[in-house]
Amino acid sequence: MYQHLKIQEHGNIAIMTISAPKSLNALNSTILGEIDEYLDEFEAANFRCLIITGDGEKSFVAGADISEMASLGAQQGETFGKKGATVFRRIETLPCPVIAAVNGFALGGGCELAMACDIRICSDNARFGQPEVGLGIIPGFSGTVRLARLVGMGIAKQLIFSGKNIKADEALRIGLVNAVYPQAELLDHAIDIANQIANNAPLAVRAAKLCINTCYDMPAEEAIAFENRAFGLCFNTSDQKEGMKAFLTKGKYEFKGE
Ligand code: CO8
Repeated sequence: MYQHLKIQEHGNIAIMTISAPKSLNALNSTILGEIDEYLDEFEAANFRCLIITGDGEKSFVAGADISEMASLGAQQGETFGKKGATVFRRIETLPCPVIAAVNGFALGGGCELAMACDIRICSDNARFGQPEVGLGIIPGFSGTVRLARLVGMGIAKQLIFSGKNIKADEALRIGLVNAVYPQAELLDHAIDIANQIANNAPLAVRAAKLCINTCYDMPAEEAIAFENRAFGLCFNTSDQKEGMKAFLTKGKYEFKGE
């Protein structure tokens, strides 16, 4: 169905594996289009968590496809950048959480894809970096925006200006990833986290994601008011009623997303 995506769907969670083995899963326009298309399907099916990973044991995504970019002019470069940035923003603002299981190289657009996800974990062979200035360009899929927000301006500037790659333990130290696992265990850990998320009240998880994303850049007073409204709306859901009743009666309740 998809040329470059392998999709696995288990219960309430889905795994999207980017697969372009000849270029270490580099992102070209076709792959970006396929990701966008799958996100339509994913949203319509009401899953509770998405995992994104790369095919093989060497690379998550080795960047945007350099062979597609090599001959672009300024206008075409801007259009290509916008295409990637739009898909990545869609991932970031997807109603439910997205986990990046970074199984190797996450360079350029690959690091930017991981940063658009809510949670990043990686294998011990992972390498992160924004090598674009070594190719005469800058991070164009929102890397200058998200890296500084995730790891702070000083470290982001050093990584982007130097173009230097960092190993998994350094990515952990600077807070770019939440945890590092042996390659063979990475996906199982991602699935565990996804299941923990999927077992919680889906509307509450979505509201929490919306609050964290929306409130991050707001002045504190506005942010607190935004969270307060979202908190109040949780009490309109039957999951809140049934979830609290189950707690108080020591019963069991499976959240329905209602
Ligand atoms: N694009 C296209 N092909 C790639 C890419 C890529 N990003 N990365 C690897 N490949 C290809 C190689 O060309 C090679 O192909 P072939 O076998 O035909 O020669 C194949 O994948 C295997 O790669 P290597 O032989 O180089 O494997 P190594 O193990 O020696 O090295 C590396 C692995 C270190 C990952 C190396 O391939 C590398 O440095 N790749 C490029 C990494 C990079 O610079 N990424 C950033 C690209 S720029 C970017 O992402 C900008 C995003 C914003 C775009 C904005 C739009 C304007």
